[in-house]
Amino acid sequence: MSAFSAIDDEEQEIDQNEFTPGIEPQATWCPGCGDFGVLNALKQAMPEVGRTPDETLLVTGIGCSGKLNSYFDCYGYHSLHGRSLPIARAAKLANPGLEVIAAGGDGDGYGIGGNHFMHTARENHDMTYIVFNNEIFGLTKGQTSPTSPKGHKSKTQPHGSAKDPVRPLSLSLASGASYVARTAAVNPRQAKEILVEAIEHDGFAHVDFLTQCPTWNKDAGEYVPYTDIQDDDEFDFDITDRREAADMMYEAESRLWEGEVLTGRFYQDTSRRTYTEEKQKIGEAPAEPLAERYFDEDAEWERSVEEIRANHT
Ligand SMILES: Cc1ncc(C[n+]2csc(CCOP(=O)(O)OP(=O)(O)O)c2C)c(N)n1
Ligand code: SF4
Ligand SMILES: [Mg+2]
Repeated sequence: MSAFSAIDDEEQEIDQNEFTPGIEPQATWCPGCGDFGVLNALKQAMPEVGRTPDETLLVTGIGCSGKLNSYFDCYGYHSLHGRSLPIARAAKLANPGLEVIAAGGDGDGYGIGGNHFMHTARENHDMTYIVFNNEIFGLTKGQTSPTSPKGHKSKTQPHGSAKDPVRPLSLSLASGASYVARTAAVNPRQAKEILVEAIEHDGFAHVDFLTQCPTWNKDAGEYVPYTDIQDDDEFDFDITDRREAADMMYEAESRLWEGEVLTGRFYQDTSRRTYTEEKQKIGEAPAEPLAERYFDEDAEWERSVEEIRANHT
């Protein structure tokens, strides 16, 4: 099988253990950390989607969440804080056959990488973005993050945060994401199902994944009890209707601040073209994956590295 088997369509038997590294590094997440829930859900989702490790790229940011790369065996890129999305976008554009998954924390994605989040959603890049939302900076020992509730006390906000938190679902919808869901590490069945849907969705799929941090965020508890909005008659809305989805997201975000956890699918639009499709439509995406040209000695480059260097001296 070639290095870019992502562009083959062969059916294969896939097992979740294929995503476990051969020499398994010891997970350094704290006992009870919600990050284990993301890893387990992802390992279960991939065989169901039918993608093999060599058809998959996982790009992570920096944080406890960023360690996902070490424990999930596929192509990987442990990037800079807040910068997983631009790297994931470039990889998808160069090799559209790859299954691209980006992942990182709430500080990473909604704070320092917020600009990339907004524009990747707007452009509808075909990828899955999993945000481990523990409502604090975990790796750097519990500072207030963009999703920390108002009044949340931490070392950086000893008198309690004076800020209203970011509304990640609403922000995602307003920016242009075509699939938006929220799940929780304490709900493994739903988490796996939502990741399968998100990965299979053609376009930018954003999953806000509630991951409890028992070490630094006692406020978040275990995110239990939780309600699955698709299973509760109180929440009768159409996930394909933008306005109804927006109302439902606002409700779920407000209730989370009051300690009530609403999870499920909030929005899906299957009618939008992905960014790659938009580029193909205007003739700006190459017919063959750009990534393959590196292995094709006869490929003629429109702009060579030498030419670019010469123009900059
Ligand atoms: C540019 C930059 N700024 C700051 C840091 C320090 N830093 C590392 S992880 C982190 C916060 C992580 O929080 P979050 O993204 O929520 O991930 P978590 O650890 O909670 O999973 C910060 C501020 C860094 N590595 N790079
Ligand atoms: S500090 Fe929090 S987020 Fe980081 S590994 Fe420990 S429990 Fe998980
Ligand atoms: Mg965090």
